[in-house]
Amino acid sequence: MKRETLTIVGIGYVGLPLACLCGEKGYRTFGISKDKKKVALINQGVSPIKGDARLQQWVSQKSFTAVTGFESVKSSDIVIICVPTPIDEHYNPDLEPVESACKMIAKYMKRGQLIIMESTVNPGVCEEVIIPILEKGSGLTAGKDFYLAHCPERINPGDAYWNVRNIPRCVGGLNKKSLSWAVRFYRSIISGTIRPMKSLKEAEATKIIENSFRDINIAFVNELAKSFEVLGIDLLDVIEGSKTKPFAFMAHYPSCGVGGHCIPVDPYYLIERARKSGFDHKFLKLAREINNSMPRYAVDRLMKALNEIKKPIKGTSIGVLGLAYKADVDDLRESPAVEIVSILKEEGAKVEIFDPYFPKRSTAPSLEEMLRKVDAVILATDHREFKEMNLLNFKKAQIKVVVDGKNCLDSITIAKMGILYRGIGK
Ligand code: SAJ
Repeated sequence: MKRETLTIVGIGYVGLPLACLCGEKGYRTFGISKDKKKVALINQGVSPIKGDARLQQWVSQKSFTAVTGFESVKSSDIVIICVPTPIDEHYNPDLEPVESACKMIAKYMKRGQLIIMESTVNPGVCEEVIIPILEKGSGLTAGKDFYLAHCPERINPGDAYWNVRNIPRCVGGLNKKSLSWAVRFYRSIISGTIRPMKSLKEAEATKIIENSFRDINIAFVNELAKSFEVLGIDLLDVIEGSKTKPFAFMAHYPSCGVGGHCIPVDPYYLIERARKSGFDHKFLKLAREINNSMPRYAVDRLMKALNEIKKPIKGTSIGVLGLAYKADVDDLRESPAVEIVSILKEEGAKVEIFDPYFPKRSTAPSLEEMLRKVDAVILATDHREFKEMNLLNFKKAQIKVVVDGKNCLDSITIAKMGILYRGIGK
């Protein structure tokens, strides 16, 4: 069957690997970004997302055409929306990127197209927000003149195995034709299972609960980290013990906070949507509160340790190791490390930063150089460089306190050097 032509709106962490894959599978593929520099880079075969060698390899194939305008929508059979769905400063879902993408698509839409939403949205957005914008802007009728499906994106930045080509997906459709076309499309590009859902709403809810599940389980161990501190119990050891149970237990780990574009964001979508229908998600909100409290908890651990050696945090030089929200990615979205930096500054500390993925935001060219400038450190991101560092560097730099926000350093070796070590839960 002749491969369709398709346009992907948004070529970031989600849209870029998808566009490469669709091109490789024989679809005439266009990828839209408003960033001219990014479009030029991609068309030269260079990935704008640093630190991901596999993605760079895919982009180097030049299997699709990056563009800045929406004209390609006119000649496309399928249009896939992969724009960000962030939250605003009040933790409310910000659908503006989705709405403006739909308004632009509507201008160029034609009869018989399949529109697929991959961006994470709360249940109801496809029918209550997206369809009205597409119908108003195009004069077409959803389900009759064009088809709509939702296939929530699933990506795990930095994951060596799971990627857009093999991660199973769930697909919901506005009607039978929407669903069957979307399922056929995803089965043509992805080796993982493609599960048809009952409707758009179930597909929207699937993604939200996957990540809310992760957020509440992380909040559970983060609360345990605080209670086990006063009980004098090593939580990490307890988790390793619980992990020996071969069923009905799934380990999560305490840390200085929960960042990224998914886990700390998606629960707010459900909280807000349910609130509008009169239901108060107390549990989800409490989990968010606990996880949002962890950057402050990490700084409190540092302040207590400095007090033990009669050093006030005010005026003390503190090094923050890592800015990224998780190991070995160059992504700052909702990063706890950024929150830790601002709390340290509020407390009057002199803050130094080193993150190998953010040289421009680092205040020293290397880890060693940064250590020489500080009296204490907070590790906020478990980058490989930090996990593999020579711990003697702490001693050489006369570091007094190490707060290990990701529990990834050898606490015994550090303590043996006469340095105060504090983990999160250990
Ligand atoms: N974190 C903890 N404790 C844990 C696990 C994570 O504190 O036990 C923190 C991380 O340090 C990070 C944040 O939570 O700051 C998110 O971690 P993550 O591993 O969930 O990383 P993400 O945001 O890349 O999540 C992605 C998810 N992506 C999407 O939903 C689009 C999702 O695929 C998975 O939940 C997750 O990867 C995964 O499985 O690793």
